[in-house]
Amino acid sequence: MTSYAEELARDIRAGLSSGQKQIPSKYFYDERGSRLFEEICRLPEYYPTRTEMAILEEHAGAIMEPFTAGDLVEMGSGANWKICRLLDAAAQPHGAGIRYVPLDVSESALQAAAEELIRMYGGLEVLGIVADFTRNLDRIPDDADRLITLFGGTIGNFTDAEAAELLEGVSALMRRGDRFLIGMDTVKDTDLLEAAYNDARGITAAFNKNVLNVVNRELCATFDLDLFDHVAFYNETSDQIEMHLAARQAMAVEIAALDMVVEFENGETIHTEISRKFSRERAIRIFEDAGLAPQRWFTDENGWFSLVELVRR
Ligand code: AVJ
Repeated sequence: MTSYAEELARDIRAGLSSGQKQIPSKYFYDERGSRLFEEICRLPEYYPTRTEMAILEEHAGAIMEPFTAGDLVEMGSGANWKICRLLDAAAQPHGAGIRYVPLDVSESALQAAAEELIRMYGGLEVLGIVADFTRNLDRIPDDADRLITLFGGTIGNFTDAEAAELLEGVSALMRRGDRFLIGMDTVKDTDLLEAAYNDARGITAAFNKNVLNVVNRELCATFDLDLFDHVAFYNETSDQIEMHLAARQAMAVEIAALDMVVEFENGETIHTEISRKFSRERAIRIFEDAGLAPQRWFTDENGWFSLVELVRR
């Protein structure tokens, strides 16, 4: 098994030696990055979180109606307010009959989430699993009916190949009686999309630049955050928001732990994130390719976000 430090070193070396420089978006989420992301979720321009929450408020009853007992699995954890909407709508009160099974890379995040939920729901059992859900789906227990959830539009951060791999992985472990509830951001007006990733207060800019802090700290690098601009735009050809960090001037940045110097031209960018937006047609295609069949689509009145209920075909 490769450690976080080894993986980061490998990803940064490869990403910053390629033609289009890149840093994987998973490195955004150190402590400060996670805090900034939470702040993004409360921004007026950032519609996805609020919209997904409104969908859950409205449809939690319908989502939970076929699920009277079993494992409520969450891929990634930390957003208890989404799980709470589902638990509140369960047939039995206080989470009775349900075991909550979150998978997350962070043991402390799992611990905190579990403690809070156990305090709130006296009948709930919790089994936290320290695991990267893009690799360790095999750790999900299979001795009960399961409602597997992937909230927040996380699937949008994956390339087509990565998304296909994840969906196939989930599909492969599903049996009759299991359901998969996945959140997806949808294709919409470009101005709305671009505003959500270029907020007026500059929180998304700080979130984007913070990935350079992560590299500075973990790999003894010398990135000067003031010498990079936050750039986010909608690529209409590939239906995705792209985030970049653009060098304000030519410079050389040392990464001591990699024994490496990275040269930047004026204006050159590091690609830090894609956030795909899905049309219903495209979503259906990737579900079907993974052997999954959509049963119900839960969406808001504007169609800005979707929660899709999938079963194995
Ligand atoms: C956490 C992946 C859903 O893509 O919208 C927010 C991350 N990036 N603002 C997204 C993010 C910039 C977010 N996801």
